[in-house]
Amino acid sequence: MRTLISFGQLLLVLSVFLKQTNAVCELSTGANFQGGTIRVSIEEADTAFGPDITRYRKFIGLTDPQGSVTLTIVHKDLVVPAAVDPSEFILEYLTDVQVAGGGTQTGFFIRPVSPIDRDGNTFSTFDDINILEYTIECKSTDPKSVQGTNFIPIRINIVDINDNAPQFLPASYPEVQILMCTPAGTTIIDAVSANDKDEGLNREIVYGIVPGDGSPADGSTKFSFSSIHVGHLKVNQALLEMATYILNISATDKGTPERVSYTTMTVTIIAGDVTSAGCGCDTTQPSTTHLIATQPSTTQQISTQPSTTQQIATEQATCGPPSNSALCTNCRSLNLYAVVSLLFIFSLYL
Ligand SMILES: *[C@@H]1O[C@H](CO)[C@@H](O)[C@H](O)[C@H]1NC(C)=O
Ligand SMILES: [Ca+2]
Ligand SMILES: [Ca+2]
Ligand SMILES: [Ca+2]
Repeated sequence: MRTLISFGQLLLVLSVFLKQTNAVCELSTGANFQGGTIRVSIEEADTAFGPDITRYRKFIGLTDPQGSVTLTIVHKDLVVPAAVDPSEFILEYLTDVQVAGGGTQTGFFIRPVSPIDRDGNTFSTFDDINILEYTIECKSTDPKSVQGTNFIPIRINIVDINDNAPQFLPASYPEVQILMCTPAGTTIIDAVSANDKDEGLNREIVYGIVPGDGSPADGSTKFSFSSIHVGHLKVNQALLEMATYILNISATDKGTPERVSYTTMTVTIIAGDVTSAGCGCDTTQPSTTHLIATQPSTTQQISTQPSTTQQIATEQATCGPPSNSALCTNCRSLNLYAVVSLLFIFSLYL
């Protein structure tokens, strides 16, 4: 009996001792709290929060009884420059509120006061806000508390949403001129380019040509991109007619849902350096000499200056006998030249 009593007294002493050594703000165990750091993910929002608050309000794993502690976010030396002031976050004690993924939780939660825009103003990733790191100061409200204050690092991962459509750079393209008979597979412009301010798949871009209406100016089947990921536009088939084609070019990101932008491009087929040898061409071999001006230009003319980026083909693909001489302007102008010369000679006799 005496032994039992002393055992009970021992338990009492032990429980009092344990209560006294309980530090404030001890993290509950869980996947969020590795290495003594609170880790939460908060979704970015463009200008307003979405209806699902559990995307922005996160349980931080502290379950000290309500009123027993006060929490404050304080700065620490940041690995990533924090573009968001810690006072932009609210720490609050909530009872039985819904958490992401279902279920409810009681304890301290963190949420931003206003939406956080993860995407910086530029296409560079340097101005993006992906991770914010602060320290939470946890103070006991009991002045007699032995372990009155605790500091806990918190790492907030800002989750990207697909709130930006790709943007073409430049926004519009000058007219592209290519020589008649330019062989199938020839790249005619290698600088179609779009960029996106989001992250990951939300910034990955696929290029395409929107199917046209089938009118004579519809160039959607005449050209294509060598690869959907690269803005190199090529000729699908040798074009034997002088014509002007309009292309509606799309840049689509891989977000869910995806976002898409469009730009138009005009491609004009011009008579090239065709001589009396004729307009017939060997159209079976892609040519490497038909790269056309790819830089924005105020005059929509072919550059006559030799340049690595602004080069117009001066070499015609191997030309055979005329396949359709009616389409050959140079042949016509040669004929015109002959007529004018004859008239001139004739006038000398008058
Ligand atoms: C390009 O195609 C898209 C999708 O069909 C369309 O909304 C847009 O108006 C087109 N742009 C032009 C200039 O035709
Ligand atoms: Ca950016
Ligand atoms: Ca975004
Ligand atoms: Ca995007």
